[in-house]
Amino acid sequence: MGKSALITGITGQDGSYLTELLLSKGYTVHGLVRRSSSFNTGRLDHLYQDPHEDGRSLVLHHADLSDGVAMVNLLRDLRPDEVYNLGAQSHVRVSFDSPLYTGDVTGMGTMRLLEAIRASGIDTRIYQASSSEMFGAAPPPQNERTRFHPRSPYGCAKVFGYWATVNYREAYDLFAVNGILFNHESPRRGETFVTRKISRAVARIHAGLQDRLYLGNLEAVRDWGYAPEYVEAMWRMLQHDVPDDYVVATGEAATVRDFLEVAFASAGMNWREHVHFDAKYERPSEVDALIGDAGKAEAALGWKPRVRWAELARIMVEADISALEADLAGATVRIDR
Ligand code: NDP
Ligand code: GDR
Repeated sequence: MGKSALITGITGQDGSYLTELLLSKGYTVHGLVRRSSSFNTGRLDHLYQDPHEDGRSLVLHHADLSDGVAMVNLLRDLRPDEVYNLGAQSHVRVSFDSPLYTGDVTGMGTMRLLEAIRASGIDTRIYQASSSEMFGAAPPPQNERTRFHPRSPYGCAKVFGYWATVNYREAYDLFAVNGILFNHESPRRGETFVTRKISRAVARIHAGLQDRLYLGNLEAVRDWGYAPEYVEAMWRMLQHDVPDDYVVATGEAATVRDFLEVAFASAGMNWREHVHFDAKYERPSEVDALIGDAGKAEAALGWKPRVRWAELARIMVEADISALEADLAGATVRIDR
């Protein structure tokens, strides 16, 4: 029999790519979906399986990381071989507006899940989606030995989740790992993160649907990688002999301004003619520069990045232009790229 996995955050960018990866490896995938007044499963539509059919390999369950009892019930009933905790309030700017909610879901939610595993007494491996935001103000390059200095409520919540994961490994011998992933993007990236905001705007400006794009700090340096490659690293961490923590990054960096330049140029445009500043997109405290050193992941897991930030910018712009063209032509916009 194939393995089974439970993914929190299955409806997000990474959740959808990880689901594809695990299904391709013969897993039965269970996903935690939170209740919403409108459909929130758009990134999974192409993987949908009719609940009335027997032998489904993708099953969705309603639950929320704020509901610890639901976690225990789910884990006890499903007894998955692997758990991937990708669920989070993941937007850094929003975490300044909703700090307690972010702390509860992104930080305490991780502890709830770990405790649910322990309380239900199941034998499982867990991946925690830790973040380069934990490094915050620590100067680059950052690796597993770099001291954390988070600069947002989101970063603080992720530091809590990181140490909770380490603690359950040490206290209960749980196979629990932290993947410290640097920014990773794709055509499925949430529309309010800067890369996708830019690629969507390029497509709309190119089609004559808008003229201006409002952004905040253009000087921030980020190490942007390609999401489908990063979910492969998550899976490899859980297949390793021993549980450990790994940085996943490309090691190459660019500013938001660099990304703008390449994204607009790839559609034959000059960003300076369209981009305007809006202070509301600035953060009360900014993370100036994140550049990861993923040497440990390469040595121990054999993982290496392939797509770098400039190619990524072109992939995202091309995908948004095609999606918009399909939309304008009245066709259904496909997201199974
Ligand atoms: P997304 O924002 O695309 O997805 C977040 C997921 O969490 C969604 O499925 C969302 O559901 C779900 N979620 C939000 N709140 C709750 C809740 N209260 N209970 C259960 N689920 C909830 O994030 P990504 O896919 O980009 O990232 C995946 C994980 O990796 C996140 O934890 C993120 O913080 C972390 N991370 C991401 C990086 C990146 O660059 N992408 C880098 C490092 C870490 P819904 O669809 O309903 O909103
Ligand atoms: P980040 O990603 O904060 O690094 O967190 P985001 O794309 O939101 O910001 C990157 C940089 O761009 C600057 N910026 C803007 N950002 C947004 N969102 N909107 C704007 O208009 C804008 N203008 C400039 C930001 O100030 C920042 O410096 C992401 C998330 O996926 C986290 O969940 C994850 O943990 C980290 O990456 C690693």
